[in-house]
Amino acid sequence: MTSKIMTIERHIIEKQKDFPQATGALTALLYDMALAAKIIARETTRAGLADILGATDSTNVYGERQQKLDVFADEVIFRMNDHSQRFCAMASEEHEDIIEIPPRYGGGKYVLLFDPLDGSSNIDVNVSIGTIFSVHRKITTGNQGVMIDMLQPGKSLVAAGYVIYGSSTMMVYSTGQGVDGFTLDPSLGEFLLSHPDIRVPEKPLFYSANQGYQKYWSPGMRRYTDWLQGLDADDHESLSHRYIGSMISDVHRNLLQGGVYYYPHDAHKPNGKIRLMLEAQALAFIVEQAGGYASDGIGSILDLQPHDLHQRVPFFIGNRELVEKAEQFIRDHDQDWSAQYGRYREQTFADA
Ligand code: FDP
Repeated sequence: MTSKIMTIERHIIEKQKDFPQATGALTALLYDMALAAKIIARETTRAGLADILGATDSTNVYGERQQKLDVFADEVIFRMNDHSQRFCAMASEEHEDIIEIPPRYGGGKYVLLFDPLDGSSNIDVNVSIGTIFSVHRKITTGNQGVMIDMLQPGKSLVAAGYVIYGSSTMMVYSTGQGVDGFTLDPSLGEFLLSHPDIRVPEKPLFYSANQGYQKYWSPGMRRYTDWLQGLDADDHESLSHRYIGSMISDVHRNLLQGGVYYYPHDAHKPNGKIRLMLEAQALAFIVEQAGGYASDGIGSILDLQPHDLHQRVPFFIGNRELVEKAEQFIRDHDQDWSAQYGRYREQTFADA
């Protein structure tokens, strides 16, 4: 064994040394997220036992938890962070509005946004799911955080990460100096650095989209998919198709092996499905830090000024040239949709 063993705690502290002016607040919150991830991982790996254990348990607590694993994850993340005095507000996919911090713990300089369990419809069938989180700096001056502190473009993020609960549990994060991945050693209860300085491979292998919806797709999206399959006039190789239907898993695979994930606009969802603030911004930040790109089909996700906490977007993420190709097909073939979506895109918080 030659390589040194780096725990996530040590790694976070070593990275902080590059910033002598840092207060340590960001360092500590990343460590808290890693702890929340371990607690959630412990429950997700037991999810399949819920029926067996629930039947023998008079309180049926396991059965309840399995159905409500996303609520459980939501509570763990909130409780891990509500009293840390690092946050002035939080937002979660499970809550319509901002989650306030109890006033005695308020005054923190960051806001935390998270999707506690992305892809949770897959829990019952033992498919990988994940947690997504991102951190913006508070920009208003009051003690409590308000909506304006949340609705910042992704380019203002100070940190973002995700945890994937799969064949092993991994946490991947970036504070704007590249992307590192850590794998949980369950016997030690520690995340160990397993994927330092992740870069999107130059040669992409996969495209990932729910082609079951193709009949609802726009002309641009159908032609784009043909192009990915090598069915167009250009003579180029086709990509393999892989779609898990759990975005973190699809994006994670494409981050490590190269490719594009897209959940485009369609006839039923003209503004897409993926949530800008709670899913897309964080993943876009990470993938761009790894040399890739993310777009809503018109322009960079990170440049998009949000107007609503639960705003949805068409989402294209992965190797830059593949995402830019989607933008090109939209420019060339989806002008009507672009005009309509453009109005939604330009809305302001006051309009919404
Ligand atoms: P889910 O609804 O299960 O939470 O972001 C939502 C998401 O999953 C993504 O993780 C996933 O890629 C997508 O929706 C799946 O949607 P479809 O079932 O419509 O393909």
